[in-house]
Amino acid sequence: MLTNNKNVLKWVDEMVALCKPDQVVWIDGSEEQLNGLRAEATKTGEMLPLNQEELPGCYLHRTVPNDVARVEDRTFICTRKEEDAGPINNWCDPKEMYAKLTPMYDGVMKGRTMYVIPYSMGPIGSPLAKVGVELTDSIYVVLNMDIMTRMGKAAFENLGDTSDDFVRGLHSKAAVDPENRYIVHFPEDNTIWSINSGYGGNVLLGKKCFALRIASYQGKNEGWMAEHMLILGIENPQGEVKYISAAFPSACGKTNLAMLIPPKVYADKGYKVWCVGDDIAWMRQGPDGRLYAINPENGFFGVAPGTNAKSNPNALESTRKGTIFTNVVLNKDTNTVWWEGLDKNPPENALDWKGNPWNGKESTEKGAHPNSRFTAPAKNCPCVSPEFDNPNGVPISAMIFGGRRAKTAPLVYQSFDWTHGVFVGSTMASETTAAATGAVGVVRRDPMAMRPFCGYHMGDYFQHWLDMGKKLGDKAPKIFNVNWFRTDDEGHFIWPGFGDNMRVLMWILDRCDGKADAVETPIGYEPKPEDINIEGLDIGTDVVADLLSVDKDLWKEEAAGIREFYAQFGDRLPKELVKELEGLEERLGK
Ligand code: OXD
Ligand code: MN
Repeated sequence: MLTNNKNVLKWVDEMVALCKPDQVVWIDGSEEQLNGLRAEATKTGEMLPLNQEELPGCYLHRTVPNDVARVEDRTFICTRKEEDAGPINNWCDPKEMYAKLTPMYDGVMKGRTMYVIPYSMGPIGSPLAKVGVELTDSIYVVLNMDIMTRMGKAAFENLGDTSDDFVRGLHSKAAVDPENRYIVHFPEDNTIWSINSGYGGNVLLGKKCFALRIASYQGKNEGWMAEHMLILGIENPQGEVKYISAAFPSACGKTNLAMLIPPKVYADKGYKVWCVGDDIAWMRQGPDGRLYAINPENGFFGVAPGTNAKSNPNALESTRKGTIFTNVVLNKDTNTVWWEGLDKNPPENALDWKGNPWNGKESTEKGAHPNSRFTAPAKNCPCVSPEFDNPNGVPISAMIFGGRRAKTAPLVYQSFDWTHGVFVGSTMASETTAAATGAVGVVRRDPMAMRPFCGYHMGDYFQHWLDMGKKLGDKAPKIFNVNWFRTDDEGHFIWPGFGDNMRVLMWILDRCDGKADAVETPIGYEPKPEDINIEGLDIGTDVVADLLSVDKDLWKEEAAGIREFYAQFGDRLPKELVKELEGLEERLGK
């Protein structure tokens, strides 16, 4: 046992009595213990050691084919009152849900080991960090939690013997039965129960379940924010660093943006980009009144397909050691990994993500699953921020919302003020991706990219954003919206994206510093086309003007869609947002 905390001990005892494992192993985080687990997982075939010369400390894991993404239709928020979960979350009465799941957990770990994983979300000892304990019967989970969190004995250090402020996570793979798969949150009990899955987003309970769903609820009650946002710093040639946080729906390029390589025109002048986080930001008002952010995670759970030396060299470099790959291709000749979009040289003698023989030169089937992943330690990243472990976080100058929109949203615009920015975030929409099960490419509203992750009523969540703005006053970050995904008539992306997105970030920072002009449009402030630096690109100012164009007819349809979307929140939709919608309709005209 690694703690004397009586609440932890009591809860672990209860869960052991329920799950009836053959043995209980407390994870202290030591290399010795982890090596033992790696050896065991290798023996059972759960993990495959890769070429240790080329990829030291790296492993491949395959999930069962029915278990490859988050399952939003089986994810529940169980609050005592149904209205507290809101219209977007699946809800069930907590008593009913406990009654339904308890028999599923009863004896589920017979013949298995229960691992007790203490972990900290955020640097240990940080005033913004929080403690969780996950119980699991999966070594894959233990080894991934080691990468994704600060895991082990030290996580208990700040809990003391009597505190109850830790999140209780219970996970069992059970029989990986999709019919009985449940990812369930009890925000009022600080509790998460996950069963019948082995996919990261469903089972690494520190991530989506705690750091977003439970933490968003805690943040509302405690006056801070848990957001689905990357955090990056841009350093100018004078050595000053400004920080930006940005929310995009799953698999829309947050990891790529967080680690971008500055284009030559900026690199030559001495600009640098630092990655603080690629998925989640916890933010609190600091002593100086500004908003400070930490990344609660310690690693990257990134989408593999499309990651390559051009799109994201820093992510690729991060995966060269101590990384777990899930559902990618195994090159049998070299014992290394491959995925679509890595290079133009797929292996011929390979196994696909299901473990079946696969010839990349001949097969018409994809070798890696579209949502295949790497779990890589943040410290591997060549551009990891020197502030990564700063317990106080970094001050945020600008917040960005964005999504995949083929036509409507322009390359960038700034909200008129914080309240209008909350409106912009609350009406975000994007074409769906493979990160969750269900149809891909369908436009859906995804407020602040939190639709699958908000642990309470979305209307109250909007109100919380408005309240934070009041608290921050003139110290609040400026709010922007971007869209890298506009397409031409043939469906090709117009904007080059990737590192060149920095050109847009520079306008954003110039706006924050009062250095750049803007044009007022019905939807917000836009740059003048010539204010986006296109030096070194093969597109002209006319193309930028096109990317910035606002099609009033499309926006009228958009406003109608927003009205419809808003209707479901009833009287829990803040009046300020209704006013913002009316303002937009008025500016667009009849
Ligand atoms: C993720 C997701 O894995 O959003 O980050 O699905
Ligand atoms: Mn995410």
